[in-house]
This record gives sequence, structure tokens and C-alpha cells, in this order.
Amino acid sequence: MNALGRHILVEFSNCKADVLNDVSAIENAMVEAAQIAGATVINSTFHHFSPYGVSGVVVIQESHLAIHTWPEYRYAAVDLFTCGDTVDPWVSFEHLKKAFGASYSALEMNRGSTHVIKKGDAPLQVKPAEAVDFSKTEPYRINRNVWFTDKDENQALSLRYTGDVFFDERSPFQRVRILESCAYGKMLAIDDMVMCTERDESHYHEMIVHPALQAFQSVVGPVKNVLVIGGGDGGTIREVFMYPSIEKVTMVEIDEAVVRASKLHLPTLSREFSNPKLNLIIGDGIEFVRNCPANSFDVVIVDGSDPAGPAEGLFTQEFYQDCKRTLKDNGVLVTQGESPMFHSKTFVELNKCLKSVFAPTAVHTLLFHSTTYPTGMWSLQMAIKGQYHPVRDHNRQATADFVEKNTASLKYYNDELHSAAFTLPRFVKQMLT
Ligand code: SPD
Repeated sequence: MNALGRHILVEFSNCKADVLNDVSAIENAMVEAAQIAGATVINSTFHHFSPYGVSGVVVIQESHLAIHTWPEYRYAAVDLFTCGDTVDPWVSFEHLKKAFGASYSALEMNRGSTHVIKKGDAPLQVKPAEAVDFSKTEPYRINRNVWFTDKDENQALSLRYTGDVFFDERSPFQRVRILESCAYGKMLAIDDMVMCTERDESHYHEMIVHPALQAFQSVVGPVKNVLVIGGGDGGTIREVFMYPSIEKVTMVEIDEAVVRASKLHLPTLSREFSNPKLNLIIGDGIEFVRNCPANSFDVVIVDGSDPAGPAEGLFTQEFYQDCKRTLKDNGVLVTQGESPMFHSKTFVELNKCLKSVFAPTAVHTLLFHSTTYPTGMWSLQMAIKGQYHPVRDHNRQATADFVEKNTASLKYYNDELHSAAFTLPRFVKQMLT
């Protein structure tokens, strides 16, 4: 070769649009394309842009592979640049063509023609090479820079992940993924939203369960019969089964893929799926409560996703009317209530909706820190089918005893936090008046 490098510029057209908008699929394909061609990968940096498109580069010891995608045009601009004779960029090209299902046109250029440039023109000082003892070096690791972003049009929360994808399935309802995040352990994502991470899932799961169950037990007595709608990762039932008085938990999850993914990859969340007191129904929670006999449950927990896709119906008046009917007298309903800062409209509307179904004085808002949901400020709504108050009538000593007994497993909830969670900032109070 009479040049320093080979540079292939590729126009990929008619690509699979979903692949071109999938930052992890593209990063994987590009890293593989480099490795298959025999290149040594130094690092990779890839970003997803809102609403469509991915840009990224894989730096290899022999130069780079770069890409920019326009999924809405099913088009990707790719360049593959290799130096030396050991790596054939056309091998990378073939791999990417298959991965994107693309038609193409490509142009190869020689870079740094040795007819034009001459070595030794520059006055460089070269340090003598030091001998390296390879038996003492760390195993080589690629530095991957891939980000998962949960966002609306104006705000986002991004988590860096390793690029490893443990589970990725498009169920009839949604895309279910389990990724390895760098700072928060494994992460369950539904479509492009974070559902939970190993490191902070306890905040959400403890808070959706214990304030409601402790409020109920303070006034009514031991909790026996609980309905969970959603909650397919298993974190909510794990917390419910901490109560020895539980006789039966009915869980209705619409998407079996979520349960399967969690059982396979999130053992700390899914360990109670084998509990004999669990009646797991794979089905539609909305239909379940519509057909459920009245006065069936002490507590109903709605552990759904955000109001898009199959979870949309979990934010309606009809649904909460049915939930109320299925509750026994003095029963408690608790539902995830979105974020006052991120989903302000849904947050307010859900509170109004519950007040219209129960009574304005029977609905109580709780806030907690969910560090991997956009804005980090998340809410729950509690509604009581009875006359008592979750803070004024709270048996603080009973909660302190419960926390003491379960000190090894609880990470977030305690007797002080029980009342603190119902204390709202001024702007949140204002939103709800
Ligand atoms: N934006 C995320 C809201 C998701 C609430 N449900 C999470 C499921 C955890 N069991």
C-alpha cells in the first residue's frame, strides 16, 4: 500500500429504522465490526439524540470507525478508517451492512499517500521504548461510553451503561431490556424509561408498600390480603411478604416478559415469585378489577409504568372506581404518582381523579427520592376507604418495631420517614390545591 491508511466512506440506505435509533444495538455492531476485522478496540463513545438519531465512534489502535444515523430517513453515514495492513475495513463494512439490513454505496480513498508525504520531515523527539512485562499488566478492557436516556422533550436523566445487554425483547406491549449500568448495577428499562436499578430500587419499592401497610395496620389490624397491579419485576411483592400476617397476594401483571426478565437477571427483586402465598396472574389489571368481587382486599397497590402504552388505563377514574370497590372498608389504595417536576400535569390530574373517587380528605400525597427517575423527585398517592389519617393515626412505635425486626433488609423506610414523606414543599401543596 502506498499510503498510511485506507478510508471507506459508506452511504447506508434503506436500513432497519428501529436499529438506527437503538444506541446499544449500534454500539455493539460497531465494536463487533472492528473486532471481526482484527482491530484492537481502545474505546467507544455513542450518544442517542432526541427524538431520533445516534452518533458514535469506536477508536481502534489502527484509527477509527464512526457513524451518524438518521432513522427517519433509514440512512446512516459511516466511515471506516484503518492504518497499516493488518485490518481490512471491508470486513467491518460487511458486518455493518448485515446488522443494518442496508443497501449501500461506498467509496474507498487512500489516506496519506506516500508519494506526497515523506517520513522524517518533522523534528520529533522519540523516547526510547521501555520494556513491558506483559505478565504483570491488567487484562485489556475496552472503555465504552454508552448512555441510556429517560426523557421528555425538555428534560432527561442519563445513566452510563457498560454496553452489555442481558435481555432485550419486544413483547406485544413494550420493549423490555435489562442493561448493566456503570453506577447503579443492572437496570430494568421499559421502552426508553428506567423502571428500576439494583442500587436504588429499594427507595421505590419500600415506599410504595410500607407507608400504606403501616397506616392500615395502625388502625385496622394485621394486613392479610393484598392486590398488586403491575409490579412485574417483583420488588413490590418482596416488600409485601415481609408481613407475616399476609395470607394471600394476588399480582396481575400484563407482560410476562417483565417477570421472565426479572427472574433471569434480577434475583434480589424476584425472589418472592416462588412464594406459595402468591397468586400470579398474567393479564390485564384493569379488566381484573372490573370483574373482581367487591370488598376483596385490605390493600391495593398499583405499581405501573408511566402513562403511555399499556399503563395508560391505570390513570383513569373508571379504574380507580373499580379499585375502590374491590377494597374492604378501611382498605388502602396506593399508586405510583409520577413526578411533580417531570410529569406535572399527570401528577396533578391523578391526585384530582383520586379525590373525586375517594374523597378530598381521603387522598394523601407522599414524596420520596428516586435517584434514577428523571428529576429524582417522585410521588405516590394514597387513598383510604375510611375515616382515618395515615400520619395522625399512625402507630409510630409499631413501625419502629417493624423496622427494628427488618433492619437487615430495609434501606430507605423508617418510622420518622413515614410522616416526613407526607410533608410537602410549598410548591407541591400549591399544585394540589
Ligand atoms: N418513570 C418510571 C415510573 C415507573 C414506576 N414503576 C416502576 C416499577 C418498579 N416496580
